[in-house]
Amino acid sequence: MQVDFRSREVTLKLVYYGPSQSGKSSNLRALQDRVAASHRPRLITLDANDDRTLFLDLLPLSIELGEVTLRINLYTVPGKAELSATRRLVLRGVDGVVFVADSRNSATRSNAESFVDLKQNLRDIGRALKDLPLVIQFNKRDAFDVRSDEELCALAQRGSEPVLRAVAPRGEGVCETFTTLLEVVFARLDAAGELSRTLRLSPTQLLELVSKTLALPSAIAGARIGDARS
Ligand SMILES: Nc1nc2c(ncn2[C@@H]2O[C@H](COP(=O)(O)OP(=O)(O)OP(=O)(O)O)[C@@H](O)[C@H]2O)c(=O)[nH]1
Ligand SMILES: [Mg+2]
Repeated sequence: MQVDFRSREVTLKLVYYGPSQSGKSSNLRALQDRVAASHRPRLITLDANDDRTLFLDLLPLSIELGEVTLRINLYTVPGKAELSATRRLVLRGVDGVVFVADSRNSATRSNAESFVDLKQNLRDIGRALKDLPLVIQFNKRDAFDVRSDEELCALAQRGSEPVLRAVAPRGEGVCETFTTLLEVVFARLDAAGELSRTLRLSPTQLLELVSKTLALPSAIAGARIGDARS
């Protein structure tokens, strides 16, 4: 979290990470379509000519909270294996990560490799994955030959981080993933005393304000795996 006292701005950096073509950019596009028109930002993208992200995408959200502006900058990294140095650059100063996994059985290995790459890149910039708010999204639930719900459920029960299902181009699970990450990030900042110090809001109040301002659904319905609400 970056706090600029002079301009009264608090900035959060959230990064969508994952293997090549898992649907990271699709998440940002779908989210852009779904936030309230009054708050819809431009999506800044840098693509190669084959639609693959070359450097990053950035969706800069901005919410007025009385005297303070909360900026939530959402980034994607490029998934191509050889672009690890670029991913490391994008991770600098990160406050939370969505790991967008590809649900297809054929992608199990590339998911695992990308997860190792995430851990290594964080380590290289002096951060540890276990100390970072993390949400895992299993995207492409509509594809043929995907890992079963039972398998994802077992996976969700093994770890402590939230796991969600998604079909990003249709927007399914996209807002839920974003608000779930916000929930974890706000809880973490609150525990560190940062929220009360800078925004004077509880995590619940802040999440409600952000969801309402951006017109995002506040209830996580159906997308979260292994959750009583799903
Ligand atoms: N069927 C299906 N296709 C998807 C889904 N999500 C993304 N795609 C498709 O997969 C391709 C890659 O999607 P992107 O969002 O560009 O993936 P990315 O992770 O940003 O890819 P890189 O930037 O190259 O790492 C596109 O053709 C998408 O339309 C999904 O949930 N279901
Ligand atoms: Mg991309």
